[in-house]
Amino acid sequence: FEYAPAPESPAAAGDIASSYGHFIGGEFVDSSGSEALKTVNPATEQVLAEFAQGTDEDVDRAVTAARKAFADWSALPGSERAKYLFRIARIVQERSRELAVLESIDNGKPIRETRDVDLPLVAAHFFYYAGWADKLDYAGYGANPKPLGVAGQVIPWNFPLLMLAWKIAPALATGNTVVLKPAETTPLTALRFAEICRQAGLPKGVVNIVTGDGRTGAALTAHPDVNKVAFTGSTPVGRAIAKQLAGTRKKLSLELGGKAANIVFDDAPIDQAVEGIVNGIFFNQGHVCCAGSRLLVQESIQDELLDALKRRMGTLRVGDPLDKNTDIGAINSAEQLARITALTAAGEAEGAERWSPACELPGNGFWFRPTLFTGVSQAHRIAQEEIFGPVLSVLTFRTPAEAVEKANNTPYGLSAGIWTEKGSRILWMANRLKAGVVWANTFNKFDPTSPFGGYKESGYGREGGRHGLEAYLDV
Ligand code: TXE
Repeated sequence: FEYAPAPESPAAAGDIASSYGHFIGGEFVDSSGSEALKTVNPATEQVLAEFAQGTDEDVDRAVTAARKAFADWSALPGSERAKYLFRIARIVQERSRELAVLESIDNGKPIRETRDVDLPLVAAHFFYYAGWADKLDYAGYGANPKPLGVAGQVIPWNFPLLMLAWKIAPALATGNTVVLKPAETTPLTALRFAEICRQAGLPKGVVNIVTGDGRTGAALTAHPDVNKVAFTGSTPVGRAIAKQLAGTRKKLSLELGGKAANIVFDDAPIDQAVEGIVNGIFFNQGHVCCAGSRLLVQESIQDELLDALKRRMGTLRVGDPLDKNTDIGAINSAEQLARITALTAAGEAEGAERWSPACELPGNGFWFRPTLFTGVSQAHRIAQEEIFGPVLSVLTFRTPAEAVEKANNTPYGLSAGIWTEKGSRILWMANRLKAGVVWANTFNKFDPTSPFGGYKESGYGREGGRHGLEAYLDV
């Protein structure tokens, strides 16, 4: 197969100070409305591009295009759909440098992470679900499970391209067509992905991208011809979508917030645990739904562990996302910085003790120092609410049973981590933790073969693995 040359879309020539419309029916089109939003580089506050605020009419046009494409796409043999997904995966690999840079300047995350984590995982998800497209009979849903139809997908800003891959790859593999709305602070890689769909020769209308803020998201999830809604974002918006969809026959999956406990026992290898704690909360500036935002440390090793952790935090480099040595990049938006600032102020007001290493922050842009709170009680807001920033709340425990009780004592249940040399203890704990993912002696380990999703207010439905197919199939 010869790939089509990369098309000259509005910003393909490297001029990112551009204006974008939507991607509907295989074409880049103007919005029916005149409202435009701006996306800024959060490390410099420089405007990167203007993009359209999708109207109800735009959403309707995109859903109509997706509906039209559904008949042929769902009738293709799985092996044919797989070819397109494999092509997309390969083009993502070929263009991964360009995509990584674009993601880092639009989102603020360090290039080392976009290059080594986000982009490889994006390709891996397309490869993985390409492999399922012709094997759906073996997924455990009986012969010829049917696609649902048009999927309306709304994604957040913390992993723009990776969340797109989590949503689009399984939907396409199972024969659905898609209208996706990226977050309003990070639309650029989704629009670049639209180019990749064209480059891969994906039939028109199979993937449609409509940009805009929550109004556009609500128009998409409410559209009567959408059969399936997949949402990743905040718990309040997830709840609002669930209400909006009650009484309709739309299938819904929600991936919402978290407040994970990273639990360290006294027999854990301290240096390894410190690396896991740092990765757990400072990866992606802590803008991670499964971030290890609560450290539960066994009382007997508290001093030793916190000393080592503070030393390690002192080596973290905060700054330019495009510098390969940067560990912590920019906070994604002024709004998110304000949320983090307010919650950390509440932590101090409620009596917890705040500590950060001395580090210089750049002048422009949105920045937050890596921050540690000790003396945290379970009732404190910083022990209950998702901060979604580089802020760790430390609590202590004496027994495994107490660790389980404290770990489970939040409204959320997305993930947890356990650090111990004892295998039997890992199993004992994992069976009692109310978390969709439990990591042992590691953290933030993602893999397309593993299902991911929450208990309680972290949402329902699973993405990834064989289970991720189920969200897009009628059995
Ligand atoms: O989320 P929103 P925000 C948490 C995190 C963060 C907080 C707020 O704690 O501090 O949420 O972030 C679209 N109908 N998470 O305000 O508003 C919106 O345009 C349909 C955790 O960014 O939920 C965007 O595309 N869609 C989380 C997406 O929803 C609507 C990731 C997410 O935005 C909508 C992000 C509506 N009524 C934030 N309103 C995670 N689980 O990883 C907004 N949107």
